Amino acid sequence: MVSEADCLFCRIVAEEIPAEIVHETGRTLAFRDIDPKAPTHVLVIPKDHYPDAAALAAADHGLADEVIKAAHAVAEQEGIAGSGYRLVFNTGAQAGQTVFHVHGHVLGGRGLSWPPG
Ligand code: DGP
Repeated sequence: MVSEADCLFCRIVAEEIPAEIVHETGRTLAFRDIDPKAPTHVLVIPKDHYPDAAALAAADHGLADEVIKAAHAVAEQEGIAGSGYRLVFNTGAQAGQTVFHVHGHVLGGRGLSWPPG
């Protein structure tokens, strides 16, 4: 397992910090966002540490695929796959990324406006 000691999401993977886990595979984990922005707001991560989506895609294409498949499985499980949901990877500080362990936000359960702020 590739992890960083002071990474918040690595600590969730290591069960050092509690989270409401909603989906898990061998290499991915999904848990509810602590500050939800929609009725469904789940974060999907690879268990291994990569700082952002670009680093993940460059290092391990198969794992990026698994994260996206896990995100869709979460949407199905949450009952929002049919109505529509948004999968967002904020990448870099200017895009609003605050936790530098790559994560996809699965958002849905209400109408979502576009463009984002
Ligand atoms: P981003 O801004 O894209 O880096 O999203 C980081 C998200 O992580 C943000 O929506 C809030 C969430 N978050 C921050 N700390 C925690 C935590 O300790 N637990 C959980 N479940 N979510 C967290």
